[in-house]
Amino acid sequence: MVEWTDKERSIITSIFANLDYEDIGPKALVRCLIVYPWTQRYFSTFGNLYNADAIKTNPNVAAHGVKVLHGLDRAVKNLDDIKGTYAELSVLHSEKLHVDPDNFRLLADCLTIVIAAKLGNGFTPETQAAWQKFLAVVVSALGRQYH
Ligand code: HEG
Repeated sequence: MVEWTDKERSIITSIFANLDYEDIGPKALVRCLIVYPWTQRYFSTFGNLYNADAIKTNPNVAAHGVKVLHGLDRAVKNLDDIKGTYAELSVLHSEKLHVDPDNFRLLADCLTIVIAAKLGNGFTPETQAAWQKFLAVVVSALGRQYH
């Protein structure tokens, strides 16, 4: 089981407490779809993803970015059982959506870049360490039901 120090818990909780979901969620997913264009294949029902501008202004992409962040919310509230919390979501991504689990890491990296840009100097090495540990646990939990 993953152990969290009080400091890590407080860093992760405070990042989420101050997060503008409507800003950060869409930006992270937009970046993922533009930087790693093969991730677009899972969103064929979302309409026009033809170029970067289309992706940036696509309302379905924006809404899904917010949804993903709310998904992460659940991990923050259940830091001591992220695997259990994501069991169902992992099955969904694996068996129904057929999302290649490598993509979880790519989206996580995009989210880190967007948050780092937002926090600026506040994104200290200690903050990055706790944040990336959190995302690594999330990525592992989401990939857990794949076989
Ligand atoms: Mg996934 C649905 C969370 C990465 C593709 N994703 C969802 C849902 C959540 C979620 C909460 C809604 C589930 C439901 O309706 O019950 N996704 C989530 C997280 C992460 C992630 C927390 C990783 C940080 N997702 C991810 C990646 C891809 C992807 C990397 C593809 C590249 N997700 C995906 C698709 C759907 C969801 C295609 C269904 C979207 C729809 O049809 O509305």
